[in-house]
Amino acid sequence: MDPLIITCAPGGAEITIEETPYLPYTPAKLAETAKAVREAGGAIVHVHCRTDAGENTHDVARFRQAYDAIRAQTDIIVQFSTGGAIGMTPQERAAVLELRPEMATLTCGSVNFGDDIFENSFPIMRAILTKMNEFGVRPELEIFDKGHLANARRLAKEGLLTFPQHVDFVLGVPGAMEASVANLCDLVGDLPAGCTWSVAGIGRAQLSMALAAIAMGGHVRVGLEDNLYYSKGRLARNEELVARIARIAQEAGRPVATPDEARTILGLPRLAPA
Ligand code: KMH
Ligand code: ZN
Repeated sequence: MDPLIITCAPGGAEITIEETPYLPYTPAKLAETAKAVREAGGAIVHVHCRTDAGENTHDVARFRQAYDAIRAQTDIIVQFSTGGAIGMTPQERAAVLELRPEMATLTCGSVNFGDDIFENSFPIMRAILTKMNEFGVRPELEIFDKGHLANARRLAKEGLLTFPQHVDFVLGVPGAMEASVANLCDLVGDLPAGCTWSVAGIGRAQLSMALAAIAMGGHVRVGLEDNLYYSKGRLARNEELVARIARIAQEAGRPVATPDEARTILGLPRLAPA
């Protein structure tokens, strides 16, 4: 098995600064968290941004500040969100790609998202992918439901995407595919040849899905975007969620990938020397 790539999603668009004191919401805090996550065994940081008041934003200038701040602290792979928040326009979601992050997410279909709808029609996916291709940004395919893999194959047939790719299964969002080992096995069995994959279990499923991925040869995403708690009633810090996965992987005989090892596994170029 390849070394384990641990991705940390330190804070998504939905959580609020009132819910946890551990949400890194300024570029400086994001950079500090990325450094701590890297030291704990993380290889990829998945980035959403916020204003100084803690409100979610997809402002390009704010992403630039966050990117520069993270890069000044650590060699971790920086992956931008193009999912953004419910209700954002595709243009807002895709604008940050002009900063040419190493990776960015591409959600491969619309999905119920709690009481909302996370809209990813084919025109939206095509628009985001076209920008990714224009700026040479590697996608990570976010799969919330089984049909999303079929959608990705359709985008490949249209010539907008080539396989293999790195795929992240997001399991346990209310309204989407449930987080179970049976569902995970089903999805992995349906992957195009050569794809690498990780799983992000939502809420308390974060740990069980990570354990399954470690055993199956997949990779793992953890972080406050998907789960606020370390254990029942105890709020988590991002780096301790990463450290726990690294510890378990070591015990299971699975070494943890450095960012450069992850770049090799994912076929990403090495960082240019500073
Ligand atoms: N905030 C969610 C609606 C992504 O980052 O690519 C979507 C999301 C996915 O977080
Ligand atoms: Zn996200």
